[in-house]
Amino acid sequence: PTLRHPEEWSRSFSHFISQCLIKDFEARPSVTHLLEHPFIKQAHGKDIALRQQLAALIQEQHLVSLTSYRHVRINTRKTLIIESCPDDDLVNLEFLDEETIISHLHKRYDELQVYTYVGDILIALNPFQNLSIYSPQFSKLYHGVKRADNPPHIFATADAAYQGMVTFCKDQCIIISGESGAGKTESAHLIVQHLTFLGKANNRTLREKILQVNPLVEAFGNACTAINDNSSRFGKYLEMKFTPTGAVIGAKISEYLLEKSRVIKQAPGEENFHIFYYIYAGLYHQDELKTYRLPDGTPPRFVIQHCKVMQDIVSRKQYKEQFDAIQECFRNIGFTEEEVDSAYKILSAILNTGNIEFASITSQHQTDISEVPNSEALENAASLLSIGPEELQEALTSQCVVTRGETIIRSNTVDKAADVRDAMSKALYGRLFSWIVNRINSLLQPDSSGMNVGILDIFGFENFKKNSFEQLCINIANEQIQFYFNQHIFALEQMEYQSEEVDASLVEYEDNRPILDMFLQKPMGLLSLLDEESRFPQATDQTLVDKFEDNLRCKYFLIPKRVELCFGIQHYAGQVMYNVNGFLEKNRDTLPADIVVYSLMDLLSKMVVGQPHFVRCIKPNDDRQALCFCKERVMVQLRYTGILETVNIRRQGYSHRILFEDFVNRYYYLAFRAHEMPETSKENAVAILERAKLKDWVLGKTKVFLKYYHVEQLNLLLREVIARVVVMQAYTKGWLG
Ligand code: AOV
Ligand code: MG
Repeated sequence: PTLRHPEEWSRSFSHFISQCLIKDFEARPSVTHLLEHPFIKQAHGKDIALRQQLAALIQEQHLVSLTSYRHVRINTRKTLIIESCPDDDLVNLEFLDEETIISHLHKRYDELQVYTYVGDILIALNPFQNLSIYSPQFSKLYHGVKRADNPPHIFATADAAYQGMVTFCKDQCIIISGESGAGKTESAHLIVQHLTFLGKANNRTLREKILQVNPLVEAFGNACTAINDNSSRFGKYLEMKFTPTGAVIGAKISEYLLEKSRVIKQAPGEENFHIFYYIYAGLYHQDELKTYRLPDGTPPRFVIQHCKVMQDIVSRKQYKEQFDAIQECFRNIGFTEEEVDSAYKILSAILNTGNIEFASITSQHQTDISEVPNSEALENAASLLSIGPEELQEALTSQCVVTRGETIIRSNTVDKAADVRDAMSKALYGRLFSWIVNRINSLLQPDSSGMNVGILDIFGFENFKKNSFEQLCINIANEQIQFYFNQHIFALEQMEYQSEEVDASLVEYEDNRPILDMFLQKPMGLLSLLDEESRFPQATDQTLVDKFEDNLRCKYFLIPKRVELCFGIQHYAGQVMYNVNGFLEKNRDTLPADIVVYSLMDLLSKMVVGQPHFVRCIKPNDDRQALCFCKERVMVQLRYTGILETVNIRRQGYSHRILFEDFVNRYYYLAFRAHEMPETSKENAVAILERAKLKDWVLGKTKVFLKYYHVEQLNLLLREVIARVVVMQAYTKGWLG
């Protein structure tokens, strides 16, 4: 007997196998069919010989156990492994010490199992190589099935958020954290990919548009750093909008703290934002450099640090390809030709502005007046911005001062004029970035309101050889995310247990609240002190450090006794030394640090309303090497992200707490007849739980406390019951003969 076409295979391998056996007792899937199964493909990639060996073996063994087949895999030493005991969830481990957890993750990583659960939290180890587990076939596999049916996967997390939204009519958010280069942005892309699959827009264009939001925004907001070639230099919260039945209808993106200083200067070995190189390569090939007045001799000052000669930029095939891809994104999302043209003009204006130089001239009345000796860059920039060159020169070389009701025009020194030039370039870029984000939002705005799944992907914790104001902002943002995680996992959990009088032994955890207080308290927190000092024109790096030292007396703040002006912070993720050089300037230039960090708090408080899902990205080594698991590095990350404590609390904890009323309303089909309308009482909730044969649940004063796997079981049962009811109704109505 022939088997059905692979397209028709049911969603999970075990299910598929059992289906085959039920259909025809003698039938075994043929080798050819097995070879095409995604799990087998995943295990062996392109190694056909190994795949055949495996498929043959499965046939020979007569499918030892139906459910254990997803544990057939080949490890890095090309040895065939057949496991019968699922080890996908750290919560199931017998011993819970660090050593066991690490060696467990290590073993899985060697077998290319980069995802592991801790209860409902997903740990994602960066594979640093392309895995073939993200195809549409895999999306199908992870659609609406029991989590335990498939190996852990980022799609399963996306699916859980989606199902949560549809089932409970509640907004969801997925919070991705991890240090720089750990894989947050890649994870965010995969989540969007799977959510667009689940949200099956009838409208194919909408799906494509949503998929292109990330690449477009990242061309402007990401850059190559010492740690990551595609490092996010801004925080991003992408909300995907759905109808109550789960069809995707739009998206909205919010951006936080773009690192604008990168436009004018990059640390050694780092690059400017990607887009500058892309437009050069793209427009060069289209002979458009002249139209956009892009200098074609020596690369502009803002990009020269990385690309010494023009050939460095234009010969990079990948820049050109990226340019084409970005053009495509602009077009698909719905930007007009004029809008794209304006964006390129502004980018070129910024590059030309960077090339404006100043020289000092001495007049009779005043010394230190600056002018622009070579006018080409000035004229280019002015023309691109549609203003007169004189106006631009005036704006850069002079300033209006109002004293005693009189307006006086004062000239800028050469240094001051250069500062204004740089500030203007940064501001222009910042505005352009915000404009693109706003435009995307208006183009993807849904017609009606609905529900959200939000995905938070920020810049990861950074600790370079030399750290500055930017790293401080980034690391404070990460402290906040960690605080939110702790709040959610530990603090809120404990509070709720107590108020519901449910017994749960308290779990100790590292609370980073004191560090956050040190930064955020008013008026004596570090940020307030920085803002205050920035307002004094006479302030210097030394006075700033002195001020910190006098006022911040806690164990998280330290001043090293060295020549360089530094201060150290004991962050949740380790100690970082910050060089204060430029702090005051940068803080004056951006919005006051205080305001910015509050906007992030706003975001977090908005997210608290939704049901959170956490993805903890882990970087297995610092050399971006595939299959290289550095125990020490992983250990550090597991420690500071609180994974060990998480394992504990997830094992003991009840991640779902549902009001009796909501619970009965949602699940009464499982114990009552459709027309019965049972009272939404505690007793009826218990009746449902017993009927569903669940174990280990607990009752609070107003809520049912469920473990993360209970909800999954309930939803599955509910779906089956509803399907039966629908069929029965169809019979009674005579639709089915
Ligand atoms: P990040 O977002 O966490 O860093 P990325 O998501 O940019 O890190 O990942 C860094 C690099 O790791 C990527 O460019 C890929 O080469 C690789 N990588 C990550 N995840 C995967 C995956 N699932 N499959 C294959 N390769 C992967 V930063 O934005 O720097 O904090 O500011
Ligand atoms: Mg990133």
